[in-house]
Amino acid sequence: MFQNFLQVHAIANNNYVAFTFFVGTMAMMAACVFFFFEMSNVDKKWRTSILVSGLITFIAAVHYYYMRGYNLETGESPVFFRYVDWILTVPLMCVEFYLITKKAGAKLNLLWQLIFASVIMLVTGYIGEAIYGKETQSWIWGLISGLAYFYIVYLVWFGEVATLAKNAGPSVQKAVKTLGWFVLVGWAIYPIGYIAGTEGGLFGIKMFQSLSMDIVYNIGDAINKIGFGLVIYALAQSDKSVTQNA
Ligand SMILES: *C/C=C(C)/C=C/C=C(C)/C=C/C1=C(C)CCCC1(C)C
Repeated sequence: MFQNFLQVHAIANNNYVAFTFFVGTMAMMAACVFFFFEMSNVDKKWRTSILVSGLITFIAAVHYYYMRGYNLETGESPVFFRYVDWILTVPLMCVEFYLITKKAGAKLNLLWQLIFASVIMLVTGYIGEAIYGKETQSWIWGLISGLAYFYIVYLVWFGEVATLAKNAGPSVQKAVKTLGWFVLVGWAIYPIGYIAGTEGGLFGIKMFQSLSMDIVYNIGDAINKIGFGLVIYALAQSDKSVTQNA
């Protein structure tokens, strides 16, 4: 009890890492409730997309709850839970691209390409961070992971996703463009955290000695998971008003 009080106290005063885990948990929970409830307020054809947004934030909320506790009790970075969360949620974000371009003819093959690239990105990232994170060679794993990341960026900006979005009408095209910015800029937060925070991140050099990667990742997750869902929610809303006016 007293121990617990001290921990909570530590959050309030100076433990920024614990604080962002705490706020992250709340934000993911709130977003998740929002998306689940709003499912009934959108056109039927968008329901699955909103459901997936709810699942992404639900999975993240559960992981954040665990990561918050793990970090408070051990004072360490919950690298394993972090990557378990990502390996579930990032492929679901790929599913979102597939779902909103499906009516324009997206094939399952595209979905698998996106999922495959994201799994390569995360597995090599995990090896670099959890196994070689304290060694100079962590940059090699970061580089392989980065190549898979750029492949996803390519697909969304210039590849099949972009082509399909063009044929799917202006509202889908606009949403895919915005999601593309999330992938290009929002997702770039993670490799920047990795470069700055692992021992050999920048071709064998560690940039910041005391940077907490958890703070960087927690901010990235809040922006990307909740923001992604809101873009799709806005798409569903705008499309609804079009049909109602017609
Ligand atoms: C909700 C979680 C998301 C959107 C996580 C995305 C994670 C990445 C885009 C991570 C990328 C990485 C690299 C491109 C290189 C270094 C290793 C990673 C895994 C941090």
